[in-house]
Amino acid sequence: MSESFVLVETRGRVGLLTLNRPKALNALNDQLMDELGAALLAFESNADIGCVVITGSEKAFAAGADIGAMKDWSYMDVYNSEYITRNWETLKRIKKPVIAAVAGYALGGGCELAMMCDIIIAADTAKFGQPEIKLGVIPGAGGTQRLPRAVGKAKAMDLALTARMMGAEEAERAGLVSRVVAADKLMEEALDAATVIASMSLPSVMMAKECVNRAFEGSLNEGLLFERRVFHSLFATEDQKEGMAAFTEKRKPDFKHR
Ligand code: CO8
Repeated sequence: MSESFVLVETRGRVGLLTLNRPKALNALNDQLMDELGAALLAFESNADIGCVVITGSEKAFAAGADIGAMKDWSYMDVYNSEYITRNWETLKRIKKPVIAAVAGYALGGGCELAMMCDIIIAADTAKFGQPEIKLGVIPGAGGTQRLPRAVGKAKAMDLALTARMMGAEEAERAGLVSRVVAADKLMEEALDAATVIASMSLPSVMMAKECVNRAFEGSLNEGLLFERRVFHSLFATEDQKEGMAAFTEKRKPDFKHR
C-alpha cells in the first residue's frame, strides 16, 4: 500500500489531520487531497468529534498544489474535474469548525487551503504567499477571492502580483490569522482552542460558523467560478508550461509574454 499523505488522529473530541508529504513540503497532489477530503468527511459524520485541526510540518503547512503533477496539463485536463479540482471543494462542505495550525510555508494552494479553514493559528515561523504568478498562472483555489476579503485589496494585490511572502506578524496585523504563537506552542494552542470549541453545543457552533461565513461570502461563489476558469485557461499558455518546467528543472523561467 502506498504511503499515507494525511495522518489521522483524535484528541478527545478534536479530530487532528496532519499533512504528511515532507519530501515535497506537503505539496497538494490528488492523493493527498483525496485523503484529506475522506478524513474530513469521516470527522464530519463522527458524533464524537466537535472540531477539526489541520496542520503540516515545522517547515511547511503546504507549499502549494503539486507543480510537478500539473506542469504538462492542458486546458481541458484542468477543466476536467477528475484532475485537481475534485477534492478542493470538500472543506467548504464541512459544517464543523476547522482550524488551520500553520508553521512554515503556506504558499499557493497551501495558503488557499489555510484560508478555507475557519480559523488560522500561526506559528511565528509561518510564511503566507500566493506565488503562482512566478509559474505563469494565478491562484486557483480561492486565493484571489479570499485573500482580499481577509487582508484588503492592497495587500492581496501586493502578494498576488509580486509573489512575496508575508510573515506571521504581518499576517496577524492584516487580519489573515487570529493568533500568532511561538512555534513550539503551536499545536498546544490550536488543540486547546479546538477543545474549547468542541466543548460547546455543536448545533450552535455549526450555525455560528454558517452565519459568519454568510457575512464573509457575499458573491464569493461567482468570484471563485471566475477565478477557476481563468486558472484553467492559463494552462493553454506557453508561459505556464515554461514556469512549471523551470521550477522542476530548478532554473529561472524564460517567459515568452512579458
Ligand atoms: N509542488 C511540487 N513540489 C514542490 C512544491 C510544489 N508546490 N514545493 C516544493 N516542492 C518540492 C521541491 O521540488 C523539492 O523537491 P526535490 O527535493 O525533489 O527537489 C522539495 O519540495 C523541497 O523544496 P525546495 O528544495 O524548493 O525547498 P526550499 O526550502 O529551497 O524552498 C519553497 C522552499 C520556497 C517553498 C520552494 O519549494 C517553492 O518555491 N515552492 C513552490 C511554491 C509555489 O510556487 N507554490 C504554488 C504552487 S501552484 C498552486 O498552488 C496553485 C494552486 C491551484 C489549486 C487549484 C485547485 C482547483
